[in-house]
Amino acid sequence: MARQLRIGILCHPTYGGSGVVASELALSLAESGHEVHVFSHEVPPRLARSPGLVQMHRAQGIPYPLFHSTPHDLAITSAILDVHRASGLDILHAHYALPHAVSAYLARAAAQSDHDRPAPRIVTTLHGTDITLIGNDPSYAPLTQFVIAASDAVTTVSHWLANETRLRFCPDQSAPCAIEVIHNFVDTDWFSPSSRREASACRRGDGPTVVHVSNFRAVKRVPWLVRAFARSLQGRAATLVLVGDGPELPECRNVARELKIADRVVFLGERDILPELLAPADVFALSSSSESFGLSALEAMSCGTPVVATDVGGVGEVVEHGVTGLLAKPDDLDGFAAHLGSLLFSPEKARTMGAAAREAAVTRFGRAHIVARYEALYRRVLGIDS
Ligand code: GMT
Repeated sequence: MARQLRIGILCHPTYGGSGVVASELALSLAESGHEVHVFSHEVPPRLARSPGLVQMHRAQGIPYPLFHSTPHDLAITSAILDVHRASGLDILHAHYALPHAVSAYLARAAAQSDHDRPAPRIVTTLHGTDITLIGNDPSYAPLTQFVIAASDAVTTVSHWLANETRLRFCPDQSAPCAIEVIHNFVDTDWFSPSSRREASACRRGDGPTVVHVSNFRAVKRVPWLVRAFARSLQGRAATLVLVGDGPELPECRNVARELKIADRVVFLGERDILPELLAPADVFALSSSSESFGLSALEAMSCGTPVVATDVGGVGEVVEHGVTGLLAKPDDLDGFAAHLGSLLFSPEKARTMGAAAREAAVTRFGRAHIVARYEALYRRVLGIDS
């Protein structure tokens, strides 16, 4: 029987994106019998709502007048060392390069000077803006490059992000860049079309519904989506349901008022019952200017909801144009609006694409298959076959 591993997972406690991927991975690995510890400065919401056998370490550090801000990344390193010295960790899996790959690197370096047990190996998973925005800024780029090279293995969530990483951080052969692409996954039992029966919360008023879920940062371009939605209506009735919260939410309200469609846009704020919101929708919309993968689109697909999205980054690796949804160029507001209208007001077409979307989620992005790839990678970096 394969030796069970002791795995530490470091992540941001986000509602979506990397916080979800890290939490779902932790839960799946624990279900397979591995000892799993999650390190973060808050409990990730997806983990908080689960009874799974994962040991959560909330490491916040203490505020001190000399600190400009509390260095929780150092508290995470300390928490890792505590666990490692008590029972030994085989793997540190850092999600999002900064600060987690740095915390893991420090913990590995400190553990190397303890001679009673081997230091853990580092796997770093790059998610998107850790490369394209944050890591690329001159204030962080040298450190990002260093931790990528210092990791024992590096994965990205799409081929597009692997290429971006190579272009930005491995321009020549001086810094080796062996990157494995492991796409994100979805729990297809939980995110299932059958959630459609249970809820009608987002079906209000007349006409079909388009749903969007995000953190409303500029990169998501939700005000642009509100404009596209308005253009798609052409006098017809439909509802846009916006789930989540963030800096551009007030601007979305302004745009909806300005375009006189405030009664057609519903703002639900942050929610933790996504399948019940995604499955009843007729279309899921993603309007980002950059997106390395688009996990929310995959969750919608798994619920049997077709996607209209901007063709940026790795989105085309998730949504197949004309099969599981429709893609528009990121500067083509009219094209995006036309795609939205064509799915919202052609129910048969939307149903066909929704069924294909569900099929793709199950066959290409199922949890068991992707989690097995991470397990195989852990064993490979540890030099154990079983
Ligand atoms: O990079 C971010 O915007 C944050 C990140 C996260 O931690 O939520 O999102 C990224 O990771 C997700 C999970 O792998 C991907 O599905 C998102 O596409 C990606 N976001 C961007 O690339 C903008």
